[in-house]
Amino acid sequence: MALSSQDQLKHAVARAAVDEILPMLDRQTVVGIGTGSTANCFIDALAEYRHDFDGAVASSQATADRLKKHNIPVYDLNGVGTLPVYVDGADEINHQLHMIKGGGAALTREKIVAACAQTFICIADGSKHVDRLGGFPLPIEVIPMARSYVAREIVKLGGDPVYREGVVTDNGNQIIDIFNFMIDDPLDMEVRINSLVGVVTHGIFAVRGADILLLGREDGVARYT
Ligand code: ABF
Repeated sequence: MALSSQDQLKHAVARAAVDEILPMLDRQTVVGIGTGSTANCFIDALAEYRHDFDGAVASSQATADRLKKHNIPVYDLNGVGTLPVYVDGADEINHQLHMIKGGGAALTREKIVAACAQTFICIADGSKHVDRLGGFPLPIEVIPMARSYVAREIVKLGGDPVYREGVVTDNGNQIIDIFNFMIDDPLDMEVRINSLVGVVTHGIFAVRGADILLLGREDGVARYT
């Protein structure tokens, strides 16, 4: 079946992710679930199987709220430990399955949940697949008093930082978005930005990239590993 709208592509990859994880589920399984419109499609598709697994860890309050509406129990990550799988969207993903994430400001919790997952499945429509990361502005979550300092350091690295005014993260911090910042070596840049004092997390997910990409294209869902 030819898939046309972006919405159809999101639903198709969400369904494919459910099919991918069904064999992993038993009544004790806790699934890690991300944030965003594609993750929302996944939650809605997974809800049909809510009696086949225990519950979920959510990467944001918005995701927790949506899970609860489906009567899916939501657990604190500290009480769960390792998760067999984490399913989430991305803003960009390259051919090495490195990503830029955090357009929705949930990047810190997303990175923590991803770190605890044995398998990270990224679900995205074809527009997110790029040769080189950086077309999408890179979000950085900062401790509020460090915002200007981090912005000045980012200018030294060649980027154009813009304060995302009015946004407070689930952790009480602020976001700056880095424009005009093409990333040739995501692994190296992830470590370099991590080392700036005042940075809580940023949206390069390369050290812990995705293990599987389910990509929605007009001719169907492509699976990359
Ligand atoms: C999360 O949701 C984020 O890391 C990313 O910013 C966003 C993608 O949203 P959508 O699926 O709505 O494009 O996964």
